[in-house]
Amino acid sequence: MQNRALITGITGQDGAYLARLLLSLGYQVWGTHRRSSSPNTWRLRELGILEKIRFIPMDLLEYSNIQRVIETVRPNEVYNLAAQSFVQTSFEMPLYTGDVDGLGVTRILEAVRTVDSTIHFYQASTSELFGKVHAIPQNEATPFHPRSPYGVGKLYAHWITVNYRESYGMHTSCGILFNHESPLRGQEFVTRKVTTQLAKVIAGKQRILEVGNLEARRDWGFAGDYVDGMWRMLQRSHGDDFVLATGETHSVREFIDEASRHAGHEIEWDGVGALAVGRSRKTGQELVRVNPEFYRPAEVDLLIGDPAKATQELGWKASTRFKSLVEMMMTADMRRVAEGTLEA
Ligand code: NAP
Ligand code: F7E
Repeated sequence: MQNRALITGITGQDGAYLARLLLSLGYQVWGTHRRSSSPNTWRLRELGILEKIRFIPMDLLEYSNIQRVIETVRPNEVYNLAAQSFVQTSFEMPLYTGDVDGLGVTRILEAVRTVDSTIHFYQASTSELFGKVHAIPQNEATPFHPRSPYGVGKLYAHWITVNYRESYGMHTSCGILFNHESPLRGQEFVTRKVTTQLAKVIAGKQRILEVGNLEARRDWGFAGDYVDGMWRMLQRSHGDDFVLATGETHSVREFIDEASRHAGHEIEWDGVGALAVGRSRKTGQELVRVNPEFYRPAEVDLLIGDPAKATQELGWKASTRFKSLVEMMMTADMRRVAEGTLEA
């Protein structure tokens, strides 16, 4: 019988790449979407798979709706990617974020347990659980210390997923994924903010790029690689938790340097902290400056993951390195800016 997957959050970055992967593996793919005044399907359209998805309305805040969705679709695998995923917003909306990202996961787990407890379940855990890191690099045994309402909500979600595995013997897995990016990333996240806005600045369509903390360091990989790890977790005989990461870390400043280099401009930095400004060595034009408005009440300074367990037990490895990732994103956004096809 054909495998059937339900992806919550299919309209997001990871949902789109995961749907493409599962379709290529012969799955029937169902995706949940929220009601909105205009559909958010540009990523699925860009990957050329929009017509192949079966959509079903679902919101993580509504238990009865979630249970009906599971009863209707009867999936073999559920991938819970839906979340309020922007850390900055979680400081403004801590209750909403906790409800969707934390309790929302219990709602799905309860629905799965009620309808068919043999369903394999994937939870999108995150390197934000490590927050103020207790070890370098971070692996599955590193203690958690989240630094935002987003991280705290995801901590609850992580442990409730482990708890359903231990309490009811369910096949549940948490992927502790480090930052993963792509040309389909939302424009509010720093990588895509840099590639879209720098492309506009260089094309003369925006005056300057403003960012927050230049020194924050992240382990940035390519989303297309990471969804393959999610799938591998659900193909095993039992559920477990895995870190997916590249094992390399770079600062926001380095990301900006690499992106502008790809667009033909070496950056010369002047000033420190909130006074930092980056100019093109070639033209002297100010391309980027710091605006403290983008600082966070509590910062995650450094993330670098150790994916050894995933490599050994899942045969998974991040194949796209930092430089190729930045080039891929910058190339896509320079083309979109030139063609006027950037998503709204
Ligand atoms: P994303 O692009 O922000 O997508 C989030 C998805 O969740 C969207 O489809 C969104 O729907 C949906 N959603 C939000 N609130 C919902 C609700 N109340 N009910 C139902 N659906 C809701 O996120 P992503 O980057 O693909 O990340 C996927 C998952 O992995 C998230 O859980 C995120 O927290 C986690 N994660 C991401 C990373 C990363 O670096 N990307 C790393 C670790 C973990 P709309 O389109 O309607 O907004
Ligand atoms: O910030 C700094 C910012 O918003 C990265 C989500 O997918 O990955 C993501 O969370 C860093 C932070 O991602 C700006 O302070 C500087 O230190 O791109 P981000 P994030 O917070 O790491 C994790 C793994 C998830 O699970 C989340 O769902 O960059 N930064 N200047 C900035 N960040 C933004 N957004 N904008 C700036 O102007």
